[in-house]
Amino acid sequence: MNILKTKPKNDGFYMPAEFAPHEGCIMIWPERGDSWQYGGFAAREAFVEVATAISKSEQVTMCVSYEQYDTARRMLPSQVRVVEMSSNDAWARDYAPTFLVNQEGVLRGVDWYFNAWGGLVDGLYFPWDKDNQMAKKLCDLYNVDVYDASDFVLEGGSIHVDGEGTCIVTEACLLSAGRNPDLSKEEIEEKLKDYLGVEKVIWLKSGIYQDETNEHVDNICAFVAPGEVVLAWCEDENDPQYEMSKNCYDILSKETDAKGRPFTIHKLPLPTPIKITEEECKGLLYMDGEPTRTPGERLAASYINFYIANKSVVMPGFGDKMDEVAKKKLEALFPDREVVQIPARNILIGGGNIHCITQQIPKLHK
Ligand code: KQY
Repeated sequence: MNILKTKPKNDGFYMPAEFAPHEGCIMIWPERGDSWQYGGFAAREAFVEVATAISKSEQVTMCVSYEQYDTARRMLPSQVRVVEMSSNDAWARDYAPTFLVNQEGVLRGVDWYFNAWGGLVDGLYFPWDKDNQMAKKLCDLYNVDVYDASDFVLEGGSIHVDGEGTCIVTEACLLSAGRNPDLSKEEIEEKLKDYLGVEKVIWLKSGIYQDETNEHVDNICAFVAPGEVVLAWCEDENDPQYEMSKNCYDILSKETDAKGRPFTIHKLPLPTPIKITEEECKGLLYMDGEPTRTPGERLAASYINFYIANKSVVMPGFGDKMDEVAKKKLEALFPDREVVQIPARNILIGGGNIHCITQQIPKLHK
């Protein structure tokens, strides 16, 4: 594996859309006691269901610690590849490589700097060194060269691209004090253009209320096709989310993508606000200096946090009356894929959802 110091855009590389064909998907086994109830015991069933659903149409690789290897191997179906790899937690979207391709069918990765969503300013745990090593280790595993973007803090969940020159991000996240405080908005935009191979960056103001990632875009908005996005929507004017979603809608409705197309914006309802219970909090470890979960705290639940696999869309369910409504909407938006809804409350408690725990590897168009 070569570590490249050039810029992907200059080399003809770009990040394909998630709805384009995949070679595979990377996940990481949950284990961390302050993120996951009972050291991952409650969440791992949901992780197995997600991996199983995705593995029906693409190769899934699950990274797992030495300690959890036997458990993961026993719980996962045989078609899921299990490899031992150290990590601090289980958010493949955020610190597995961002994969890029070129027109000749070459695959490369990008290694951003990961600082646990805000470093010592407002990060969610310390240390994060093992997470931060994963992009390079995974590029080695897949035998692809990797672009060194380690002077720039970014998580994969904070970007969405259409594969045709457009990237969507939120200001709340990318301009947060714990990421790249010495870079201006224009300089951040240049980094995104250089390392994702895009021409246009669309800045939403905010994401989902109470999202501890400083409001990653992958919880509020996603591309479903070129020129088409799906946006988390709130009908209750008294809910703080109402203004946040409306503001995104207003921005997107006035914007065009990199090819000059206006967006078709599909509204996806949010679940009824979901709050963590006292019982659930009892299953979490508390670590000094880290943010804690308090009983009654609202979690950043959103159906937008889905993964588009080759033949399915794997979306969260919360045991809420809106589950079925959201599923039907996604079925209409993805007529060629089966929509699989997985009970995901135990992933949500960790602070994210199905999109956050998965990272796609694009298929090469040779
Ligand atoms: O990408 C994400 N949504 C991850 C959030 C991590 C929270 C750690 N408890």
